[in-house]
Amino acid sequence: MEYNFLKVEHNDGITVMKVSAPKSLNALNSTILEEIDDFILTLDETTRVLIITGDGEKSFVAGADISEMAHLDEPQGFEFGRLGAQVFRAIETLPIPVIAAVNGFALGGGCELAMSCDIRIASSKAKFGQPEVGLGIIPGFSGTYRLPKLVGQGYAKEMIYTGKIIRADEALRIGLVNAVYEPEELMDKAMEMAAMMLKNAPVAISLAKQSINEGYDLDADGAIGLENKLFGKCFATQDQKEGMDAFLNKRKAAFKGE
Ligand code: CO8
Repeated sequence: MEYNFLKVEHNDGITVMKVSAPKSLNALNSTILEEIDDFILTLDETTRVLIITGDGEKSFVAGADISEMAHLDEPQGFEFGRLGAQVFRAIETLPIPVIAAVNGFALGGGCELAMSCDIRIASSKAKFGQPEVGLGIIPGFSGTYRLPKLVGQGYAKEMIYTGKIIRADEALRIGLVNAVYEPEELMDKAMEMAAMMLKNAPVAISLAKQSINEGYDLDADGAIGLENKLFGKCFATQDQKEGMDAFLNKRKAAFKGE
């Protein structure tokens, strides 16, 4: 599929996907959501870490496209929300790490896109918010689910009810992002983090992600049992043999992702 709104670069196991709709500060219309959906399906074992960012200097993603949403009725609103939620869930459940490099506005659906990634790092110019109630809607791409998980119910409710926009330093303080960098450093830092991940066993990272994501919504016994099962599974991989043999023989491991 030809993408009109995505710029994709592959670089030694690291893929960068930029949302690119300059006229609307990278706001997500249904075509962009469908392009992201397609792009996610095309990822194969040559991508071991995905970085998502926004094109240009001003915006990550300034939300869902308000001009498209303005004329929707209830079934269409439901369908638009379902499409976004499904695409973001596909990102969240990818078997590889996904880093959001938030380079500017991450509002509404933009904040929700960042939250579907495993890790968020931000430029000092980034701004976050869920301003939907000011438009007469609620966060509809799973923000009411993911924001309280990341920052706690109290702050999530404050952000969602007030629609306030917070700066990167505040996002760092509340745990919405892991780190804040100068704008010109952001992509290098994202690549650096991805490169550290590339050194490790791919299947182990994937199983760790599954254990964290699925375990989070289970009770203690369920989560610990799941981890136990996935831990056991590691011992059926070549990477476990390689990682431990390399350690014992004081050499660098060469993981194959098997
Ligand atoms: N949708 C459509 N167009 C947008 C959007 C958007 N979300 N954001 C910006 N644009 C457009 C502007 O209309 C403007 O277009 P034009 O040049 O043709 O007038 C252009 O981008 C540049 O924007 P501004 O001139 O407004 O730039 P400023 O620097 O003055 O302001 C802001 C930047 C603060 C980001 C401002 O543009 C803004 O407030 N944008 C809207 C932010 C917002 O409310 N986002 C949340 C949208 S709702 C949402 O995401 C819901 C997700 C769940 C949906 C569930 C569906 C059922």
